[in-house]
Amino acid sequence: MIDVRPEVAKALDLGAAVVALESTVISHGLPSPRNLEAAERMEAAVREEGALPAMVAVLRGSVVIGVSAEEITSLAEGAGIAKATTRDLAALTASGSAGATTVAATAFAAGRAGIHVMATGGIGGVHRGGERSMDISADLAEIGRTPVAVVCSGAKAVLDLSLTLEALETLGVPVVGYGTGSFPAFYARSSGLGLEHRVDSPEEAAALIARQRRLGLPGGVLFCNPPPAETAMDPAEVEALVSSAVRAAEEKGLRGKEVTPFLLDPLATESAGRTLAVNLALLEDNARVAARIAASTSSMD
Ligand code: PSU
Ligand code: MN
Repeated sequence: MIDVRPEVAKALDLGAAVVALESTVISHGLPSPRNLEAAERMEAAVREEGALPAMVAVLRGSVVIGVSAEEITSLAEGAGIAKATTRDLAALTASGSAGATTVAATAFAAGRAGIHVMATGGIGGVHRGGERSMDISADLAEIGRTPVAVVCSGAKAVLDLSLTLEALETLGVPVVGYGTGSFPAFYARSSGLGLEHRVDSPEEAAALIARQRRLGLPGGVLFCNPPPAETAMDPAEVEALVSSAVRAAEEKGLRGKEVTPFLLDPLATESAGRTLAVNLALLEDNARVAARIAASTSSMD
């Protein structure tokens, strides 16, 4: 039921570098046609670094690892594609429905296939008011129990970043700055929240992953790579945009997994497309960093 496509299986057999990519950001996190552009830029960046991209999605009854270019196009069209997190995998494969995998579901599938590194934009986390609503992404628990390193630019901008860091600590997830000492705020390079651990190269990142394994720790490592400086936004501006979008979602009474897609739209409109430009740039850069870490990891094996 986990369909590792031949090119990916071969690379894994040879011990070559493979980077898993999530597909929810393509189907549900970005508007068309920028979503397809994002997928193409991520895959190209991974290949430029000499690694193989393996986007994950649920298709025709299997969790596919390494979807084809045509399948990526259909995921980007988005019609009838469910948002698939860990709890949805059994039901979606049983019904044969298509699903785009979140960070949680992607990490789970990657871990099962023996892929050690994945890339995304921002992970899910604890929503604002999450201490009452319990809207806490399954991404956090999955990273805590699945041995896959996740390269991201922190958590989605719409979340409570401070509560998200607390939840990650509870789950035993190492949160490591990649070339930074602070937790990025997705569209902005820093949230002002400090991180206790940092690495400054793919080799240091790979060494940390190896140590996590050797200690017998079960989960992944969260590497936080700030968005590229050329496109990053000012933290105060991001905060103003996000709080007004969050208020609009509350007024509509949205809950659960509908919240994120609803919030991302007004951010792009209100910022005249700048949030989208940052989002694409950081997705590409995270894919590149993940490929470098995967290459270092595979040369250590
Ligand atoms: N960050 C974004 N856009 C997204 C996501 C994250 O900027 O679309 C997706 C990722 O796939 C992440 C998921 O795993 O949202 C988390 O959703 P939830 O909060 O419903 O668990
Ligand atoms: Mn959620």
